[in-house]
Amino acid sequence: MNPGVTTTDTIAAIATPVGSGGIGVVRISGPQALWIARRVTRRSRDPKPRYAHLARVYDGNNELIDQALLLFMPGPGSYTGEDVAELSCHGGPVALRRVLDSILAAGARPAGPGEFTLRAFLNGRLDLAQAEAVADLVAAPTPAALAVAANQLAGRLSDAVRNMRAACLDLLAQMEAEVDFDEDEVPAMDRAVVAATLESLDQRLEDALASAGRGIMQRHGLRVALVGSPNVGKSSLMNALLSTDRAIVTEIPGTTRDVLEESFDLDGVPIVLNDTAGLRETHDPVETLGVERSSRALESADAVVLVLDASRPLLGNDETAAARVHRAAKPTIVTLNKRDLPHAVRADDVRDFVPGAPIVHTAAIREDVNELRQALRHVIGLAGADGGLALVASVRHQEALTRARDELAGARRAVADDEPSDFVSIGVRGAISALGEITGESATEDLLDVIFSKFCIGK
Ligand SMILES: Nc1nc2c(ncn2[C@@H]2O[C@H](COP(=O)(O)OP(=O)(O)OP(=O)(O)O)[C@@H](O)[C@H]2O)c(=O)[nH]1
Ligand SMILES: [Mg+2]
Repeated sequence: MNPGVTTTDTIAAIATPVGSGGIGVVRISGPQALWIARRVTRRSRDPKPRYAHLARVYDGNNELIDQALLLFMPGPGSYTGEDVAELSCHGGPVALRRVLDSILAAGARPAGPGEFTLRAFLNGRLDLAQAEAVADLVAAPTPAALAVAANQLAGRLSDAVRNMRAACLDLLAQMEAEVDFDEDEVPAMDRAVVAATLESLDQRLEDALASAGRGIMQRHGLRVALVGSPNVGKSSLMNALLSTDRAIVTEIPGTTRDVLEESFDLDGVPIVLNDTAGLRETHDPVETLGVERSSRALESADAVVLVLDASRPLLGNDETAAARVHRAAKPTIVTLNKRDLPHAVRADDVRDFVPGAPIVHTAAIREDVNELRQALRHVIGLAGADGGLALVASVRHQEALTRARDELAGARRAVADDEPSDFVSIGVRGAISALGEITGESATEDLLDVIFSKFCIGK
């Protein structure tokens, strides 16, 4: 699809959420927007662009529906790049529905999900990564997710991708000139220069990709399972992290039978906690089902907290739980809970449980969970040298960048093997295409469908 495509029909939708509110906005975009806005407000003259005009809104039978503010934004300098009219009405669902019906009766068509933003993309007002950021901004569950989306909308990722793509295009143009013309017209490119350019591009791609894991977590959050043998304090830790009495805590081993799920916000990143049933061999049918669910929670978690009771010697159940967590091979934090009691277990005793995993101390009963919070920050990448907001925050962008890197690796091999320029070009062309999928230059219609169908109507 080419940016700059002109659309012929005019679309309309309620742009504010369903329900009652102080104000509700109905948006119209397309060549008929001005005419339709004048029609439903019975205005005899064009509204002045970008000025708020008090207007009455009528239905097709001349019946008054509402009083509204009419705002007209002519294309191409509008959100969609087309003529846009917005009516800020009283925000009742019936009033808004009737205003929309009147607009549809005057000739507009109901907008599909994300269709305003799709038009903005097709008309070159936003690139694809920015259009995706619009949906992310609306859906952002936490401040960190919002900040990532706001940066993407401002073009931080797009600029980086476009610069890399421009460098590839430049290289390709030079190589094609070399193939198309005689040697005496265009001097053959210095292979060392080509190799250096490819290497610098590879480094830029690696840097962008290095932030992807962290960015995806900042955007979607992290699912963390609290796992361990019975009675070690998993539910107490959940409550301490949430600062509520969400989970039932008793001194009876086997209290938690089902997986509990609750979210909290860690420095702006959504963390979904799963408290699980203690892992042990049992003949109780209810507890057996609970233990099976614990295993599933462990499998679907992004990270695991292995909880141990530091106040009593380690038991076989602890070792079995540790072995399962180790096998799951996920980012893991080992916590020695009940630090308020005399110690029977030290960090060195459990160092081999999950090799490399950080070991922290907590006393859930006193809400002393700061070390655990800090360890979680490290897992998310909010702490440490590479902290801060990530450039890449979506799996789609991560995949496209990975493809671009692999294509360029092919080009680098061709240079190293002294292959002719056309072989080098193949990889460079592949990278150009992969990078263009992020910003939209090489996006297919199917891809656009997938992306925009996730939007809400009216956006
Ligand atoms: N002293 C002390 N007791 C704790 C601490 N954390 C939990 N407990 C106690 O340990 C017992 C078990 O706590 P729970 O949070 O129910 O343990 P659990 O791991 O969820 O147990 P199950 O659900 O049976 O697997 C309760 O009596 C808690 O009050 C702690 O940090 N210090
Ligand atoms: Mg429990």
